[in-house]
Amino acid sequence: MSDVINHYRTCNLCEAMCGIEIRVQDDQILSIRGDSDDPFSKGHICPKATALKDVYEDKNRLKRPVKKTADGWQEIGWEEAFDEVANKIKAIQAAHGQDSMGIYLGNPNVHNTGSMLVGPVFNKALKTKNLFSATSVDQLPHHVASRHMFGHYFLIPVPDVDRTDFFLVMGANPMVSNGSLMTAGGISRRMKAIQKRGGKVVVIDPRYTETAKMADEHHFVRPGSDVLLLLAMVNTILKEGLTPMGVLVNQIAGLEKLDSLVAPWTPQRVAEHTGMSADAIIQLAWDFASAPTAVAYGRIGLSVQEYGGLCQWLINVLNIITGNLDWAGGAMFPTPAIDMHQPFRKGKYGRYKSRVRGAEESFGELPVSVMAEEILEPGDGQIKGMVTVAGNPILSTPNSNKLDKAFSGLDFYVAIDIYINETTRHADIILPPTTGLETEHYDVVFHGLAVQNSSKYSPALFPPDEEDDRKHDWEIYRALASRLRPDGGNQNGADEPSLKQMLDQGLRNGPYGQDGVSLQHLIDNPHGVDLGPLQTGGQQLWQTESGLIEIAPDFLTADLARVEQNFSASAKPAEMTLIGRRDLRSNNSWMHNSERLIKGKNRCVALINPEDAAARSISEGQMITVQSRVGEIKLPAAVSAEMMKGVISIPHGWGHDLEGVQLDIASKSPGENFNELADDYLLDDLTGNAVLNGIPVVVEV
Ligand SMILES: Nc1nc2c(c(=O)[nH]1)N[C@H]1C(S)=C(S)[C@@H](COP(=O)(O)OP(=O)(O)OC[C@H]3O[C@@H](n4cnc5c(=O)[nH]c(N)nc54)[C@H](O)[C@@H]3O)O[C@H]1N2
Ligand SMILES: Nc1nc2c(c(=O)[nH]1)N[C@H]1C(S)=C(S)[C@@H](COP(=O)(O)OP(=O)(O)OC[C@H]3O[C@@H](n4cnc5c(=O)[nH]c(N)nc54)[C@H](O)[C@@H]3O)O[C@H]1N2
Ligand code: SF4
Ligand SMILES: [Mo]
Repeated sequence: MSDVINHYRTCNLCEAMCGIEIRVQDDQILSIRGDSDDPFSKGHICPKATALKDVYEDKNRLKRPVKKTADGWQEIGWEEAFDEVANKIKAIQAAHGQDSMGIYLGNPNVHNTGSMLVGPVFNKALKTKNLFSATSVDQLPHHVASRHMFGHYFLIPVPDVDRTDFFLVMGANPMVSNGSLMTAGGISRRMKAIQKRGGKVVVIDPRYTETAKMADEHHFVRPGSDVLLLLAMVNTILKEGLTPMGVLVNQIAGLEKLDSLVAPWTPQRVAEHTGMSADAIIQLAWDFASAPTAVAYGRIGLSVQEYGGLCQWLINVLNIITGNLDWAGGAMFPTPAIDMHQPFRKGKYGRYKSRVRGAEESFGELPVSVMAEEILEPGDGQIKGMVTVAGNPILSTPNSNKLDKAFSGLDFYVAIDIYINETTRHADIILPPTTGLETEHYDVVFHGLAVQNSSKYSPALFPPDEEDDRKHDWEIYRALASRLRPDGGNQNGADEPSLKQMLDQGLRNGPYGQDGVSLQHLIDNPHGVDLGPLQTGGQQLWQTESGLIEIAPDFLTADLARVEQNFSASAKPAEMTLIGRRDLRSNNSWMHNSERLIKGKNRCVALINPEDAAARSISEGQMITVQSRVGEIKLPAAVSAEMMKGVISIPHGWGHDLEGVQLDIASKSPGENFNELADDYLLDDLTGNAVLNGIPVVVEV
């Protein structure tokens, strides 16, 4: 037996960037624990990190390329697979045009160093307008608000939770999600610290969530009505003159427009629609504005809804007018060791539209809600072939049944993925990369969204060796890109820089490069390096044309007309609306094949308020039918006063019982697919983001 080795790395399953310690002996994982010496996460860990072992050892995980044949899936060699994929793509594009290939980039891409650094090379070689990603079922409204207010779509402010006195959490459940667009390993510790220093945590959510339970105050809000609540808060703060803007005042353009924009939206007018009393709204506005420091934060509950763009605009407005932007204890901009604002451009938009519905492009992609119709609708420019990378859109994006049908009719589909799941089962070829512990890791994205500046590099624990035939995502990207280039270029990207070289260069050119933060420095400090609290950046941050923060850009505020129109139409509200939720032991659609995560009681249940249940004679555990415009699912009810009246909550990422899925453990407890109910025609018009919260449904036994 060889010695036990302690391996230190960052868990890359979610955004929290927790440091973990893995004890290994003879290639066997003995334990996975939180790394208490990690200066960022300080020992925090959640149950998913221990499942990294399960993913590594999973018998269902693919290790070699597979091709679908009349006799089922057959393993083929990498070179043969690359050649065949490239030839098929070239043939489709030659026959039907560049845009006849589509690509969907899923969530784990942003947690994969190689994909972030090399992926764009492949997208460029594919050269299609039909590029989709998880962004438009997630954070697109944040990007749109940032682009128009701060001038760059990646200038996303994060809550300075470690110094704030008042944390207003809207449509987020960090106690379960561990934080999003707020990388904060150990967020529960950080939120409890707010309370310990005399501050407050206030939660606005149609469900009395795990975060609401630890908070000082919780208010139910009607799904999709946050825009009204935020308008009324801004209205109150402006009217009462509670606007200590501090040094920011010289950095804002458009302030004079704000008063009249919010004037119609008094607390009294919006009270009934939001479900909060006018007094409660006014009190909340006062508390927020009068706290020494305060920060408003809105996540999935706010961005994945009908007015996602306006909500993120108003969250920024609230922070700005109370002097809490770019200021300690407010919403701040991290200074990551690899500067993400240089490689990414400011963000172009509106350059082209989708073929069928005319949905606008943003930042190089189209809303994923149009993907199914672009595949199904015949005509010039129809998508004939697809690539998915680290995505499972049939469980993750709206109108799953339609998308399932679309994928089953493609001429060619290649998936770069580790499993044969609900989406990839339609593939002709699957190219399985290494994942998790097999890859070296540097969080290129999430250091830039973190509540504390730090830097950490993790070497691969089980790197591919000479004989075995494993390939990294970035190697697959390069191999395909080189074959797609017209000159046939540089097969397998042999002369391209390694990830290590790219990272080292990024670090040396970054803001701490001169202070010695290089790749070698990080290798010498395996727990990571603390680079201190977030810093005020001042006017040099703003990349708008005016050089100022645009507080009321027409691009965003024009959408207020839609709010007024829908409000005045005062259509009878739906009897029940559907919202989503996450579970601590679940990770979007792909980690249910771990016994340790999936065991125990069924978590794919519909939470419903006791009064709503009684009105429909629904009892605990009973099977109910939930029906929307586009679909219907049946699942057990869980009657709970956690739910606001009129609102039902179902988690997404389930529904593993489709034919052909090869997930032995997940298939034993498959759950139901939320996104069969999500409507591909319900979008936030301003941003193109899908509406996955606040879907009108009928609920019956
Ligand atoms: N109703 C509803 N739907 C939602 C949401 C919601 O709140 N409600 N949330 C949305 C959000 S925020 C997101 S981010 C999306 C996520 O949805 P997707 O972007 O589809 O991502 P996942 O469901 O996480 O699926 C990840 C896929 O990547 C594969 N994979 C895992 N690791 C690797 C790797 O290292 N390399 C490669 N190549 N593949 C890998 C997995 O096998 C799986 O197929 O879902 C969205 N869908
Ligand atoms: N354990 C676990 N952690 C995860 C994930 C996971 O699947 N599992 N996914 C990761 C990903 S990809 C992301 S993007 C993040 C998301 O991180 P969060 O946004 O924190 O995640 P959710 O738990 O979806 O929280 C959304 C909250 O919004 C509420 N909500 C729904 N509709 C409305 C509304 O109209 N108004 C208001 N005010 N609230 C509403 C819901 O009840 C829910 O509590 O989580 C990440 N972390
Ligand atoms: S919270 Fe996220 S980063 Fe931390 S251990 Fe869990 S999955 Fe990993
Ligand atoms: Mo996400």
